[in-house]
Amino acid sequence: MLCPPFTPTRRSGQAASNSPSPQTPTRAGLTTPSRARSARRGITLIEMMVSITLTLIIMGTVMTVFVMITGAVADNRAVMETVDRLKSATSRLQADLQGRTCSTLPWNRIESASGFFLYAEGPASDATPDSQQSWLQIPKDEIYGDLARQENRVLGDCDDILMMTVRSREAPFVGRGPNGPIESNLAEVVWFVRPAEVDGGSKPLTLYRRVLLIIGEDQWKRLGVGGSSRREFFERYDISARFDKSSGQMVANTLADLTMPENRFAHDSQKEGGVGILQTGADSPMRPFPLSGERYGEDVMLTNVIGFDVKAFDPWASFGTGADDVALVPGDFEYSAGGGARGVYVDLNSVAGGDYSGGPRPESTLSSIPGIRSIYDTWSFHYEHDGYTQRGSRDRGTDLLDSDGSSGVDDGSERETCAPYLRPLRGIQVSVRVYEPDSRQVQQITVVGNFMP
Ligand SMILES: [Ca+2]
Ligand SMILES: [Ca+2]
Ligand SMILES: [Ca+2]
Ligand SMILES: [Ca+2]
Repeated sequence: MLCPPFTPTRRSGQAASNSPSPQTPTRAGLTTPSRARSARRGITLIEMMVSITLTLIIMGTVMTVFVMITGAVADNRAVMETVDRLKSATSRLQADLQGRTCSTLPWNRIESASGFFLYAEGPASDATPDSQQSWLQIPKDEIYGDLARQENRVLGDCDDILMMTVRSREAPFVGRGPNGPIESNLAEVVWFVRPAEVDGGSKPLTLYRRVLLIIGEDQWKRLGVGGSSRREFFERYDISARFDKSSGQMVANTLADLTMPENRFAHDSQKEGGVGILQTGADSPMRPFPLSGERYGEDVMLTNVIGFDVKAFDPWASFGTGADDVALVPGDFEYSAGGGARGVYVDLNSVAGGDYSGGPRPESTLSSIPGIRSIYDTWSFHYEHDGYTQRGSRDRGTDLLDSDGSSGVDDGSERETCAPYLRPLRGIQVSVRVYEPDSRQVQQITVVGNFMP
């Protein structure tokens, strides 16, 4: 018997078509209409605006923090640079004071060939920084405008002048000669402040240090320097020299020449043989200079200066007491001499009861220099034997006679002149104060020169 051939049944075919394929759910899922619609929808306008706003707020915050940090870093850097410049200037000043060639014990004599030391006190003080009597004519309202008005006591005494002869203990001084730089271990050094030349707006002060090399007669001749204009000479050269009235020419200074006030920088005598007087008016080399033209800025030590205050140590002046029992030194705001401890740095001719409480002795003829309150000067004995008459009769203090008929031959009262202060100067204190405009910070460094042997 033959078996019928196998034919697939309808059931089996249905079963095949209905049996679920393992991929079917996935394909069906990808093509679900509701899911496709949500993918195409994206974000709404409101959502977009919210996210943009949030992003802007975050960016703004980050930027603000960034600006604050960079501003603080820039301010810090500016302050650090200011402090560096201040340190550099005050260490130079300290070196000058240590290298001074002259003892501060008047009278000084030509034969000692020891140069000189001079400290001029302008009428401005920490309590009255804008004194209108000052040779500087300090434009208080124009120095940093707001600062001067709002923080009144930030401005300090800044019209004092220091001049001295200095021997360099390290590298020699370098200055400008006729054919380029020249060197010397000796120099006449001058420190002073002038208002900076700024057009409009604030007028900060600038601290200058003029260095004039002391060179020998031989080098002077070899260099071929000279000329008949004092002003041109000091604009051109950094050499200590004086105008010789008899020859009408500039001539070189030695240390011996510089013991005599009339031979120094910014000094002049009104007549041949007259006492040398510090020049502070429009003709003073401190006024038309600072160096200009191609030399502009060569003598600048420090800018943004709001105080350059020299004080003399006075063993007899006393501390004062201010509000809340704060100890005050002479020159401080609201200082009045009290019964406090003695031995304090003072502005010359500013307080009662001390070596420097009065003005310069009248015989020095230094009591009426325009814009200057007082001067300490090592002076020179040459006025007493120079063949000229400064006061009274000529050289009567050294003529080996008892010219005034009292107290013996050539006693002190016979002399024609006198140092402005006869007490030895034991030391000075110089405070240099600067203002950093961006961070509005004030920095001060104080240098002390101890002149005790
Ligand atoms: Ca002063
Ligand atoms: Ca002073
Ligand atoms: Ca004389
Ligand atoms: Ca006498």
